Amino acid sequence: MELLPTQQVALLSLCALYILLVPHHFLHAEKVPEGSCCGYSGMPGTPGHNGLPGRDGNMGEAGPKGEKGDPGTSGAQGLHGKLGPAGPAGRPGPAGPRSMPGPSGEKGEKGSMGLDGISGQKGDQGPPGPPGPLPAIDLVELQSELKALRDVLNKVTQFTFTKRVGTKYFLSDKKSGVFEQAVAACSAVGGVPALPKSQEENQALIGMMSSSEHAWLSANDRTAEGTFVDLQGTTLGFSNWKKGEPNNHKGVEDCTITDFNGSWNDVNCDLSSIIICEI
Ligand SMILES: [Ca+2]
Ligand SMILES: [Ca+2]
Repeated sequence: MELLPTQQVALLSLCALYILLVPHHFLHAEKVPEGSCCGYSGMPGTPGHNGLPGRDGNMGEAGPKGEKGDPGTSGAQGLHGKLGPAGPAGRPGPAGPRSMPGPSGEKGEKGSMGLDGISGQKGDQGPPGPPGPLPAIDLVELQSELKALRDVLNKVTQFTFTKRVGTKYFLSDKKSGVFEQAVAACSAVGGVPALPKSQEENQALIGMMSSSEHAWLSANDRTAEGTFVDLQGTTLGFSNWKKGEPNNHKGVEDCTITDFNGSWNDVNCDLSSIIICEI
């Protein structure tokens, strides 16, 4: 159908009015096909009431770290801590000031006056008092010691040659014999063949001998070959063996002699040697 010019003008005017007055209507209206025009629209309705508030939105992402705040005020002072361990002792301090002298003592009583009215002088020293009781003496022990000394004196005076070293006496008549005879002769005076226990005694012993003599000693290994003991079986505490001795030569040397130089040697017990006893 073809419109008249007047009709076309009226239609265009309506369309322009519609566009100007209700533009928002077009936001939700379907697009008018190109080449055609809208139809007659109704009048805009009254605005609706405001809706209810929407629900709270979701929590957003954490924001960037804020700047460091100002330092807070100091807190109250805490309680005292536990007492620590004692420290090392300090050096002595300087001497303190000298104190004032103490008060004087009370005055003593006045002494009695002499007959002539003059103070008496100090008297002479009196005679010594009677002797006090004697210390207790063990008479039995004293008598025993006297008897021992008398016995030693009797023995010593029986021999021609004597030598004292410490509490020991070497006694000899320079008689010769085998070892068993030496043991018997010395036993008769309560002694044994000589046996030095130290270098001092060894030197004292040879001081009784001439350069050609050798004398019996108590040392022997008759019980156990190679183990030299005294007559009581006690292992020697001192010895002065000659170099290479004891060698038990030919397997028959179980007794001991000392030469003039004080050097010891194991020999046959049946050898003849001078007898020197010790008590
Ligand atoms: Ca031997
Ligand atoms: Ca020998």
